[in-house]
Amino acid sequence: MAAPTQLQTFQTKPRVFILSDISNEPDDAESLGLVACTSTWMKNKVCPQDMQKIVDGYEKVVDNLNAHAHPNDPYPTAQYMRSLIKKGAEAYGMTAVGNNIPLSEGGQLLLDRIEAPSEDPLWVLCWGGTNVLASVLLKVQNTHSAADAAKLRSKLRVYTISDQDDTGAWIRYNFPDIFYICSVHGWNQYGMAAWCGISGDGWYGFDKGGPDPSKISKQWIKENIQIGPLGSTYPDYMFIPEGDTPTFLYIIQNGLGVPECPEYGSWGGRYIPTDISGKGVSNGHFSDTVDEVVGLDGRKHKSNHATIWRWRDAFQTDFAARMQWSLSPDLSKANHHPVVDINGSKGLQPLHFELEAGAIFQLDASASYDPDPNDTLTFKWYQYQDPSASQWSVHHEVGRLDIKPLNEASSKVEVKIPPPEKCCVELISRAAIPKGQILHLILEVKDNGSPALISYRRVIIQTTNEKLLGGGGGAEAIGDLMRDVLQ
Ligand SMILES: [Ca+2]
Ligand SMILES: [Ca+2]
Repeated sequence: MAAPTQLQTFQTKPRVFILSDISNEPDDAESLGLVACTSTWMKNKVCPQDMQKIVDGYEKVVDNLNAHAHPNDPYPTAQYMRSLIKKGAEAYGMTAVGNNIPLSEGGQLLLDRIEAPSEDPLWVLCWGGTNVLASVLLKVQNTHSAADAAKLRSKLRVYTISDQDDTGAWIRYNFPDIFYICSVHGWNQYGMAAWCGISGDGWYGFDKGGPDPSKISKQWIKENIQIGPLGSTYPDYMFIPEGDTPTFLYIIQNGLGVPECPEYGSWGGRYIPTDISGKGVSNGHFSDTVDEVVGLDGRKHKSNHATIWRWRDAFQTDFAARMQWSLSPDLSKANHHPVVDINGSKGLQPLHFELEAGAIFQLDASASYDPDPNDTLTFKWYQYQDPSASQWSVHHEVGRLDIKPLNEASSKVEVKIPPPEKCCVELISRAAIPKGQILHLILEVKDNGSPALISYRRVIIQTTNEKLLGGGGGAEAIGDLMRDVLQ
């Protein structure tokens, strides 16, 4: 049986604040929220009582869950969770935002959290409308100096499930400095949003043949999620399941994502800055980009949705394993995550290297282990190319890492950095540059427990080119490339 102290530990505990239009339809109840708010789908009421029901279910299983967590990183008590459930304004969008409109109790809690002395970022996950956040931002502006208000806003990390009222655009326009992840598209055109990649391919009809629908079917959910006292609070879905969950998956600590860097990609999707000038009106906004992923049908699919559905099997399996934890405190009856160690580094943070183009180096993950004594591990190393690209055509632009296993288990590998002409030249001029592409290598360590769990580790390589080799063959301007044609 696994020893609890062998389980994964976490260096940090993200500060999380959730605004949920719970009960406009079932899917918000499939991810737990704390401040009940309105949205375009439920304009005049909020439903904190449904959060209470989920916490009632949670209360019955939290001791079981904690038996499966490292003693240093327990799940919070139900009593604590209950103390966080508040009502947002029972009014739609900007009608709840104004200099003379008092904050809702949910707004007051959010203000308290923003003004708290912690320097850690505050993740505000928005599953419905954003008027609670908008009202608090106005309050902050009205009650602090401009510099202090900006400092408070700099703590915010917002991830919204599209715009579901008229305050999202207002926030981004008036406070462009806020870190704000949001798929922007025509009103109600949710099928275009990246977050739909969680489960929306069947309903909205995108990436046909790519994503695997088997772990979002009603039958799979019934067998794997709607089990035990907590699972019984999980409703059947109407449109798509788990639509708000990408915001939560985004901050899960599993070694894959780096929340401060939306362009790196994670279970919660991949987003890039809308504007890179550093001073534009969209300064803090991150919007959709694409990943190119080989789907279930063996074909390449390139879409914003793919940045999420590519991980679906792993995050649904993870969910199923945690629901098993909720059923029993017996560690031998459930599976637990592998703990990854690369070159003696055991945490979940990415490993950073600065390496010369063409260099060869080794990575050794053989000290990784599984807390479940009978589990064996498999190692899969691959380059995540999409985060390195500045253009749409990743395979033309991004240099390839050459990865060779050094032992049968592939727990040790030799990695060769691409030559300078592939990773350390400017895209159009082809001039050699001293610092080139940042390349991303992912290690997936998977156990053979039931269901089989994956832990990740990301290796980030800044390529360098000290001698400025590999340049040439480019152009100062496109006209230079036309010369041969004109002669
Ligand atoms: Ca929602
Ligand atoms: Ca295991």
